[in-house]
Amino acid sequence: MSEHSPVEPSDVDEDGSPRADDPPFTFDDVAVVMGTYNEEAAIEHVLTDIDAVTDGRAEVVCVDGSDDATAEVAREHGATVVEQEPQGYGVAVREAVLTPDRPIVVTTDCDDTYPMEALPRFLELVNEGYDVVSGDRLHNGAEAMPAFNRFGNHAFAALASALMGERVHDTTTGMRAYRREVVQDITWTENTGLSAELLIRPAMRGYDVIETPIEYDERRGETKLDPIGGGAAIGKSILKVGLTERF
Ligand SMILES: Nc1nc2c(ncn2[C@@H]2O[C@H](COP(=O)(O)OP(=O)(O)OP(=O)(O)O)[C@@H](O)[C@H]2O)c(=O)[nH]1
Ligand SMILES: [Mg+2]
Repeated sequence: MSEHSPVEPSDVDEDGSPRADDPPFTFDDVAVVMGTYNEEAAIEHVLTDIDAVTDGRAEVVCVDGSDDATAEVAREHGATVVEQEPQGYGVAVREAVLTPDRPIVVTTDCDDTYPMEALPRFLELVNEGYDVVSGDRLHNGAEAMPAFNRFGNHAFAALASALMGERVHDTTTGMRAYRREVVQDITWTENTGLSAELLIRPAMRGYDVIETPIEYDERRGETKLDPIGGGAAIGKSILKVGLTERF
């Protein structure tokens, strides 16, 4: 896990001043980003939670393909809205992770399933030196997740672990924190499987990756994932990305 050197923080710039892109980071250094596709039922809750937990200091970026009021609500809450024709999860989330200038990028879904209360812990782990902090929903059982999806997610983690040569527990989680360099330096190729790719490539290139247990709530609004077609696409992505990183 060490061919590619992880982000190496240095305490000071050439002129001796503390570097803006080095830890310790605060929420002023964090952007929370998401794809949003007709998430009118959830967006208010998600953005209110982010504001409350980060004291309004995190930047929020929504890459939006909605034809409901999602974008309007996002703007009312001060989020940056990037408009994009709906082309799938990964197309939106790739744009979302590449948009902010802040040194830490956190992904989430706009469906109120992920616990924004865990943001301080994610930030703390980045400040401890991790390049990627990945929220593991399965550790605590993920009872709010449909059983079929839960089974699939365990299977994806087993497949990814075999290809990676190290145990990972939740490859398809939508909540992670990344040092900006990680998302900028890797070329992303997957769409529905982007979430798995965002874990597998950094881990296999030697970045410091840690999983941390998170709670997982029932979704507000309708799913945008087709469990069968989407599941097949994710399985293919894991195989392709795992094999290309290995060989
Ligand atoms: N802009 C954009 N956002 C999308 C698109 N597809 C999905 N999203 C968003 O990506 C996030 C993940 O989609 P979800 O429907 O939650 O997919 P999932 O988490 O696999 O499925 P659930 O378990 O039902 O939540 C949500 O915030 C969606 O609104 C798309 O084509 N365009
Ligand atoms: Mg979701």
